[in-house]
Amino acid sequence: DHNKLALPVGTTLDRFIMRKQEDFPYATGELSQLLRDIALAAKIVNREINRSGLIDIAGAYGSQNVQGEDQQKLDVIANIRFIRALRNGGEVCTIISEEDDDMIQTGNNQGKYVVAIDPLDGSSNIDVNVSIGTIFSIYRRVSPTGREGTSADCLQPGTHQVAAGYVIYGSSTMLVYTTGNGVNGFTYEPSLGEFFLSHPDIQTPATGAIYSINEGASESFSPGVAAFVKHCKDSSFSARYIGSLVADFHRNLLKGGIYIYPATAKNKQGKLRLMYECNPLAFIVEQAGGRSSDGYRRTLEIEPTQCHERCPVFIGSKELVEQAEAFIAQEA
Ligand code: AHM
Ligand code: MG
Repeated sequence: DHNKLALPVGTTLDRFIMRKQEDFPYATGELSQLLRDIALAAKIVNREINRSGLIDIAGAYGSQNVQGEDQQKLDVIANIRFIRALRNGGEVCTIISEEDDDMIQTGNNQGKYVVAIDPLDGSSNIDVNVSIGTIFSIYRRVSPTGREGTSADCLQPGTHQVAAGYVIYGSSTMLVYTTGNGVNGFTYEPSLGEFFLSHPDIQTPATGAIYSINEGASESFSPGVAAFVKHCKDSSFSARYIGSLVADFHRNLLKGGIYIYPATAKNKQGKLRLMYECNPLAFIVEQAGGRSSDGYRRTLEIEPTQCHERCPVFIGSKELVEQAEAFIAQEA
């Protein structure tokens, strides 16, 4: 059965998506089209990012996004590009974006899918030539087609994701995604304008020796988090923290490790957003054999109540996340 054969390194993303669709005889191809739309927007955003040091498009835009943080001009551009690609693609009825207060209705009321997106994460790293990323999550709508998507369509738990992925704009640009059947990574070849399969069936190591947390906030870590961080140091782990979630996550996914954004004095619910950041990466890490938790429960099982809600996150190698949870369970 050719469908069960792994596709070789070097397969183009388009071909990969097409062949995977053949594994589902009744698939209509809409999800495949949606993934291609995201890949196209990623290429456009990649081009903008590569130019950003050359022309004066980076830097404060003068507006703030809904979380009250400075919005950089490139965030706005990335947001516009992804929304436009999803609107033109026609498969998506509604989008929620970290950059927009409210749901975005695309006008495609027949669209069966809802997308949650952080169009450009790690925005404080744009101006300093450090890796940044896009994170996306795809859900099937629950409301009937033929009208606009609803908040119930947008506020589904992470277990309902049908696909999730990220783009890392790093020393190479990569697209990594899952449709619930393993995780595959594609590297962009800019002169050809194509993503090629470079990291088939990614499995994250069961444990690791990297911990990634902003220790500048250590004074306000809970006793359990502080004890776990001390454990990492006692075990002579390496501390690695880029401050771009996608880049920190991607490194730990490949090498083994744990990324933590706990509750702190400044960010009482943690900083990262459940819908745009935690859930998509949780889906990917689980598909790669890892774990993601808010310290007590599986990230994917959290029932969202608001599009922009935040939650603490402990994500990465299974054993390390379980150890962190054990330290937290002991703190009571
Ligand atoms: P952003 O969505 O405004 O870009 O913020 C998210 C970023 C993540 O990429 C990163 O992991 C985190 O914020 C770093 O936060 P801190 O500077 O508090 O350590
Ligand atoms: Mg973000």
